[in-house]
Amino acid sequence: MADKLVADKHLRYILNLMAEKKKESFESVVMDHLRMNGAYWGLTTLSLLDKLGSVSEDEVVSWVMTCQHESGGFAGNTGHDPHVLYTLSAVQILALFDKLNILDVEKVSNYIAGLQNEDGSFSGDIWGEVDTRFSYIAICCLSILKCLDKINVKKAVDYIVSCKNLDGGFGCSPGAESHAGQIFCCVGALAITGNLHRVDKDLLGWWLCERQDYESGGLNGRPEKLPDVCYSWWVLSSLIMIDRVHWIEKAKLVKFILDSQDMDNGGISDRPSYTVDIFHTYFGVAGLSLLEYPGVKTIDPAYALPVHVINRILFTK
Ligand code: GRG
Ligand code: ZN
Repeated sequence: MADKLVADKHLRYILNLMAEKKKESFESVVMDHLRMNGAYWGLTTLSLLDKLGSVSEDEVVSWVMTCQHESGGFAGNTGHDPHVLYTLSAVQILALFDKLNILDVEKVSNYIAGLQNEDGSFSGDIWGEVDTRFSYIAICCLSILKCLDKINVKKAVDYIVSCKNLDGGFGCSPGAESHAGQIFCCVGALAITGNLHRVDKDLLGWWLCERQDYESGGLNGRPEKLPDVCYSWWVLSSLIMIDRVHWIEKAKLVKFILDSQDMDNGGISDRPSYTVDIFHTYFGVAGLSLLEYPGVKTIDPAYALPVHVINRILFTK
């Protein structure tokens, strides 16, 4: 049982993981193509804990730039193929370090805009898979780069709304089942483009707050699924964006996240007594940030970056 966030242990866990990655551990070989996402999860956690200064900015930023492809998109690691999933993480990492100025914004934004389809949806890369995750990524990334005018925002929004279900939730494509991860993407994209009036807030808020498990206090991603720390982000950020966060029991969720920590070696897992990973460490800390846990910086629920970073980008330059 844990009664507090062991921030110093999480810092150690993340720094050790980053040092290991450099030495090509087994896990890093297997997860090689995801390295850009892993870097975003780890670095954003450090930033929320006010510890971004513990890593070498030059090293990280120059590695990120080695992952850029001639198309303008970023890959998960040096020499891999570009995808919007990694392009958003790369842009977010540069934003954390206040280094967006080194980007060829024209090139990156043209890559993203080039992935919009006739019906307003977005493909993830040249191979064409379409998903509302990619709509969110395109909109979030172009908003950070102040280039939303490069896409047809109305069509992008209409496509997202066409993925809305009778339960108020959203799926990955029209008619696909509601899932909390896709709901975050759709609500986030609607929030960024000023279209939250197209969400049925009470209906969706009800579906989202029903994700809380009475026993453990944790949230799941769909009915009948196990509670999982990462849904503290996908569900809670959506509830905040639609002003319904008071519909869940916050204290119980805080306890569920704290109980999922490895109190000895740091890191946070899916649920109490599971194995920790960097993905759940990030979403646990980000969830605590949304729950206003003391000592954790405030994260923006739509952009998934610390509020001080978003303010710097969108409101001061
Ligand atoms: C910047 C935060 C951020 C995200 C970028 C990639 C992306 C945009 C969003 C992903 C949204 C999504 C679909 C999240 C769900 C991830 C997940 C835990 C999938 C597993 O789902 P299930 O239902 O498994 O197969 P469970 O474990 O819930 O039973
Ligand atoms: Zn999870």
